[in-house]
Amino acid sequence: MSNRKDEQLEQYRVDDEGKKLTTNQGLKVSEDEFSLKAGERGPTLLEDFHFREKMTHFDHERIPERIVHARGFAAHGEFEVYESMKEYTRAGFLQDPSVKTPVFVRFSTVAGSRGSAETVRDARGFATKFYTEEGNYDLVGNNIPVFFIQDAIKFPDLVHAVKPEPHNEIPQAASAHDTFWDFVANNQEAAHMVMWTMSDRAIPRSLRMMEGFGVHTFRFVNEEGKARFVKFHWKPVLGTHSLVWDEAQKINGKDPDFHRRDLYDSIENGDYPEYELGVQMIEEEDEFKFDFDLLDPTKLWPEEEIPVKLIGKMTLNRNVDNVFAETEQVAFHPGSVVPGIDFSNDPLLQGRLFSYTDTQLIRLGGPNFHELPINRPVCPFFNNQRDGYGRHTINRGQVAYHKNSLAANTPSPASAEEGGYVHYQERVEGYKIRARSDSFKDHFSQATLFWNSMSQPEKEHIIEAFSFELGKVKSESVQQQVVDMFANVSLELAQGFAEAIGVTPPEQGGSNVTKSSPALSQEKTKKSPETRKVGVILDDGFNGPEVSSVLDSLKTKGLQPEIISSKLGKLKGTGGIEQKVEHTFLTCDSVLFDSIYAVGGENASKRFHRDASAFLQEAFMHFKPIGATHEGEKWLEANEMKNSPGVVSGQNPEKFASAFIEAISEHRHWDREVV
Ligand code: HDE
Repeated sequence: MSNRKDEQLEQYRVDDEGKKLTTNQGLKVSEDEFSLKAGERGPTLLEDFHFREKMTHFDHERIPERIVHARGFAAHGEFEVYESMKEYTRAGFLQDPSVKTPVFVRFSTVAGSRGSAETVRDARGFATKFYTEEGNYDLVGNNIPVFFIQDAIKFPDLVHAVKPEPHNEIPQAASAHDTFWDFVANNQEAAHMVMWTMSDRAIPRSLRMMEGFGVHTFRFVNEEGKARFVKFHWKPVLGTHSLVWDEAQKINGKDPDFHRRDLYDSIENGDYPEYELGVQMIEEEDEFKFDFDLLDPTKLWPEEEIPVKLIGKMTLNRNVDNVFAETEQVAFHPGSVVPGIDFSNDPLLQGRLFSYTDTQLIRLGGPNFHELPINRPVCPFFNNQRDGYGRHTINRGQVAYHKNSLAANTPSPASAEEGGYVHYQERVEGYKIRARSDSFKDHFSQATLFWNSMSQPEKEHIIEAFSFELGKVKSESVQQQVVDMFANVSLELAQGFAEAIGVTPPEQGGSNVTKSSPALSQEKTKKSPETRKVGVILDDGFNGPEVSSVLDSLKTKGLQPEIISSKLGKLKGTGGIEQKVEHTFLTCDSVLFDSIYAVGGENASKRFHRDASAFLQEAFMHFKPIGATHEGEKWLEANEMKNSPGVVSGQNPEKFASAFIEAISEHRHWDREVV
């Protein structure tokens, strides 16, 4: 796969295999293990330029991590529009279905540091850079369609509250602590997003299986200058799926790189993650027809009222070559737009338009970060900006100002017809005031809409999440304030977790909102077995032909079986069939698989039985599909799991495989009784 961005990056790639070691000045180095000393046992000499250069570079290797979204992982890909969007926007990359626009996507958690674990309870960043022929367009979104606050001026407060507490720097990458919940109780506009972060959405199974949202209302503007309000969505082709909380916490210990490994491996395997781009549009004249303000970022547009039109598809098909050069140095900015895409007056968006350049100045060390290979547009750029740290471009010529006569008044602005960006001419009038519109003051209706839209298991997960988070809060006053606050969303919810954390359950309150939006539930999301990981518990003496047949069926359907046993090496089955062991009980864990296929062998040891049973119990407790044959069936019986929903057994390999695959497609079996 090659595209304009890839070709551009190629000139910066360096392969040093087989090369001689040099200094940064290109001087060949004759010795790299011993510093230059005055005598074999003497002091190191200042003269040792090689030592000084090597050590100085090392000393300066680190840059500040992002203040938020520090932990991230990225990939390259392409975007294609399904049909011309000319009617709605003049954006060049949305006109021609035969054009593939290179993209770079960085996914992230929000609160944790750069080295933190990945399956924490948090929103996920979903930032896409489209390298279009009209310049870079950045869609810097999250996997949750609303935000905690309504005005950017509160962002530092929100982030200070959720980050580790300053006196002891605890807890890492977690909202389950006093300051976050104190913020929530005292800034009640957070109610709606908190419902999302307490839901399964905040613990995605995979970055490949989560939605993305632009959050703010933007504008599409067409060639005639007609504008419409627009919200952006990414819909994962594999559907939206989550982990369960106990599993997510255990994964953080067993594999803190779980999400990046999953994304990296999928791309290496050719299972390219795909997301469809969707838009919701509202005519300008309908701005005031809704029971929420379109400018309020704590509100979503229910899909049943304003349908999502799927307009294109993004495929991620290449891993980065170097995480620092690409993933770490990429600089996103919601203000990087192209003609045909414009802003709204959402006060959160307006503040972001300032923050993103500002943060790159400290993070990337100066104003020339746009010249870093990953950030360069694929189209040429010309202006009168000059100098600054790390300038690469060698601007020729005498003139670095506009207007001028010496360079025929170039570089000169382009008219709209020539592709010049013209801001949408929205009429604005008002007094300068620090205030918030009354239309932003309903903090609870959509929080209730979200609650009403959940299936029963999803509701239970939300109550459990609140119980966990508030259970970690030490201040009883904060606990009580949060309970009282969420009584405005749902009495069932507030009473549910009040009881769990031992504070006074609310007696009054509740909401009279009865509306729901089925699209918000993950219950009916797309279900497919593709790319699901199946841990296969196997030992010597397994039924060779039967296991081979089941494994073939799984692979044919795009699943990924991986053999687990008590030691690495090869296992011998009947019929002279061998299977290579990929993991041992020690090197992997039940929580790292979507499903377990338990077979065993002939004479497994007691230890083997114990380890295999533990894997099955854990998978069962996490509602995962389980397939068991031979000794596996005995483990089922011993653990009272037989005949439970999503548990498949049987000796006919074809029948077994097809029932098992169907169970895996379901993702989780919530109707299972887990005690
Ligand atoms: Fe960000 N945000 N943000 N944010 N944000 C940053 O920029 C900020 C907000 C989002 O993978 C920072 O380069 C303010 C909403 C993503 O590199 C910083 C406000 C949404 C990423 C910043 C918000 C986002 C960031 C930190 C409130 C979803 C990671 C490092 C007004 C629509 C991008 C950086 C990447 C990163 C500021 C709120 C998404 C400090 C002031 C809402 C995905 O500039």
